[in-house]
Amino acid sequence: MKTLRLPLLAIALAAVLAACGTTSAGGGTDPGVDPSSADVTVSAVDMAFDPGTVTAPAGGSFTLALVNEDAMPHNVAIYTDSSRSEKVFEGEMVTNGSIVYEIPELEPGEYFFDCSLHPNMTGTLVVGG
Ligand SMILES: [Cu+2]
Repeated sequence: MKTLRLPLLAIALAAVLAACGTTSAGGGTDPGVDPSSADVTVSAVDMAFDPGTVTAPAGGSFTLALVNEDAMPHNVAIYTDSSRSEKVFEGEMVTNGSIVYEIPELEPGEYFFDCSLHPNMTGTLVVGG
C-alpha cells in the first residue's frame, strides 16, 4: 500500500504549499519555462541531487530547474546553512518531471539545499561562484 499513499501525500503537501504559498513576485514557479533554459539545473536521481554542488549567478534573481527522474516527489528548499535554521526558498514538489523555480536574489555565498520530504537529499548552492 506504500505506493498508494505517496501520491496522496504529494497532493496533501501540494495543498498545504498552495495554502501558505507565496504568490509574490520572484517566489513562485513557472512550469511553462523550458528547464534547459534555466540558469541552474539540478537533477534528482535515485534519491540524490546531481550534481551535489551547483553555481548560480549573483546580482539578481535566477531560475533553477529541478529535473526529477524519480517516481516520488522532490523539491528544492534552500537554507543559509546546513542547520536549516533559516530558509530562504522552498519550491513546489514535482514528481517524475521537471519544474523551474524563480529564486529571489541571494547574497553571494554558499547555501545549503535539500528536499523537504527527504532530508538526506542535500546539496550545496554557490551564489556568485
Ligand atoms: Cu524528495
